[in-house]
Amino acid sequence: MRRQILMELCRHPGNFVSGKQISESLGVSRVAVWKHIEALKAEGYDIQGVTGRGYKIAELHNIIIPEDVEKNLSTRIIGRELYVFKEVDSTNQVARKLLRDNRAGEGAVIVAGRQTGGRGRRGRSWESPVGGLWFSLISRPGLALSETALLSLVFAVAVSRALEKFVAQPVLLKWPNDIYISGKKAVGILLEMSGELDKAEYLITGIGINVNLPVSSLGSAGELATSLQEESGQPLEMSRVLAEVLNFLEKYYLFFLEHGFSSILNEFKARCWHLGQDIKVEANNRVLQGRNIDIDESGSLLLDTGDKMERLTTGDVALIKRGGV
Ligand code: BT5
Repeated sequence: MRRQILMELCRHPGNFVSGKQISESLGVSRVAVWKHIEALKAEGYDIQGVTGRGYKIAELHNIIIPEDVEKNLSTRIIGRELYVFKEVDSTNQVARKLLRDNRAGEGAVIVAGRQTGGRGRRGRSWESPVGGLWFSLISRPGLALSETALLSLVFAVAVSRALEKFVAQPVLLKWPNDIYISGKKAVGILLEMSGELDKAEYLITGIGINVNLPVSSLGSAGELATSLQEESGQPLEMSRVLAEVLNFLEKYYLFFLEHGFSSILNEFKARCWHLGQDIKVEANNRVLQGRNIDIDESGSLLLDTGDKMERLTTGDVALIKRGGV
């Protein structure tokens, strides 16, 4: 019922809806409406109540409404099981807990309005205030760990394709799976898997997309970051962005399982802004410099250092600027 009341308010963003109207359309008492509204406020929803006028919700575009996501979803598996939270520590953490309790199936998606302990790769943190799309996808592709790891690149291509629908600027990739717009980071992806070498038991893909937030809300990380709103000049409806991203994730996931990596790799390379460039890569406590001559069928980055060809399976890439690093 709480969710239905929320939806009723969301149908009239910025306008008051009377308690009487809500109680009549949902068939509950006005006292019950009031109690549910109070509970929604306690969950953190920005709802204003004025005697004689009713209730009004603000900040609509930042709210994920499962029914709105579903309306725009064309998937069979991904996102059909959807968990929406106002706030969590990390959606990857919640995903792991759901898996441990045997409560989440293939394609389940966990999304949160904000994260208090958002995680990046290699122990780094991920700023996750209100206005971003922070979610994790659970999958069991049934492949060896090495093949499962390719999904990191596959999903990066999928998310970039989805985001192109919302911004006019090119959406580019940094190996292995960062997404850049106008030279700044708009999306980060974190893959966590578990299982034996020859078969991953499960994969949790955490995806963070800066949608409606001002980069000033990201602290020092904001200097090198951008958001879809900053790029497109307008706030976007979070539920629609999520549905579109999930649609592309499923399309690429199923294509990868059926046809393999080759053609998706070509798409990755076509969008990769440092391919063919002089770069430096920090990996396993080493810093290497050279020309990025390819990304191969195993998803590794090939770096020609002048002395030898390095094949890197992980690392942080930066361009070498003219006249220095
Ligand atoms: C990543 O790590 O790019 C992976 C981020 C994955 C976040 C999602 S959100 C849903 C799910 N739940 C989680 O807890 N995590 C996943 P990495 O390549 O290590 O990048 C981290 C670095 O990016 C930080 O050290 C900052 O410099 C910068 N950064 C932090 N927050 C950012 C943001 N919101 N936008 C752009 N850059 C950010």
